[in-house]
Amino acid sequence: MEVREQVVGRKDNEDITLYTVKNDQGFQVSCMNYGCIITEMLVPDRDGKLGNVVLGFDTFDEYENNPHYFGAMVGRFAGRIKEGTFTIGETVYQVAQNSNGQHLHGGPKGFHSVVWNSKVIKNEEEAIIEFTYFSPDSEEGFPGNLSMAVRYILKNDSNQLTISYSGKSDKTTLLNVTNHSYFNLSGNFKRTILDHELTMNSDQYLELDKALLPTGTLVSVDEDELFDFRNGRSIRAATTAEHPQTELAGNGYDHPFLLNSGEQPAIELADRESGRKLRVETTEPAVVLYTGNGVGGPYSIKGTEAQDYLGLCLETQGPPDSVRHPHFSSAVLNADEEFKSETTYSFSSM
Ligand code: FUC
Repeated sequence: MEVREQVVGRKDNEDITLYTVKNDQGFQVSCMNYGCIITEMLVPDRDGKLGNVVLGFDTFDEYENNPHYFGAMVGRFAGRIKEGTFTIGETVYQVAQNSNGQHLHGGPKGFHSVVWNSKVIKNEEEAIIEFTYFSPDSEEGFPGNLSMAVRYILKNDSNQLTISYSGKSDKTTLLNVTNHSYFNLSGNFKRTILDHELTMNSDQYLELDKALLPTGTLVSVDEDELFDFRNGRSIRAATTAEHPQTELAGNGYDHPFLLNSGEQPAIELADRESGRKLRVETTEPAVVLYTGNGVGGPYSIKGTEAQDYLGLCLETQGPPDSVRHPHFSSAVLNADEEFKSETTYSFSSM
């Protein structure tokens, strides 16, 4: 395993370090201690040719304005909370309202936009980039002093990235985290993701309202073909469908899908043209599928003009706004209890 470190910028009086980890097969992941952002992932196609499969910028400066959360670690709360308010026990909390009056992705100073401590742990078989962050009580309005650790783990013998998250708070709080990478398996964004084939072990998705908040209704995909990914389907049909749910999401998906418990890999994504395939296994109960409906330009991503559907996010997490819906799995983390979550991304070719 090879690990390279390079200082690429400075923020909040700290060096920003870019880590590049490469295994013997050429599989390579780059990430930095700013927002634990994954900036690049090089994966072989069916002919062994390496290509970058995630949206990301070339320079640190570009990440200082990263409205689409390219590659970022998201928390303390992934997704939306209605009007940024919730109640735990008797206490009402108000957190940042940074998206049309709703809370989104931890607020402006969420995990994606702070500098983390970082270190490399390495042996023959694997290399780990470990990020830690102490989020003080009331940061962005959330209760509790929270200690977080995020580990990016690469193995020498497989093209696999495991992200493991852990956290502990001294007060009962909410915690719901994810990684916001936009995958595009064509390699160096040669094509959009519209013809990628997505398979998900999900029998139900969460209906959204116009503010993109869950209404509380669980829809069975048996009754809604456009949302039935159990036998694989492409994204393209959703962009022109006259379906109220895909229309309100900006002509695509921006929806939480509940993952069937015990069915792993929960998700598979394939690009037939390049032959690249991604399998996702997770301990999380849901995934937000966001098809990049609003990532279009004018701006460029590593020299490619940004356009809608240039990447898709598979945000493994707990359901958004779960505090308002007791039948959703809960994001409440009790004081002094350990939070743990793990998602593994495995690449292969076909
Ligand atoms: C996803 C979506 C949001 C937002 C953000 C950048 O997580 O759920 O709607 O556009 O990404």
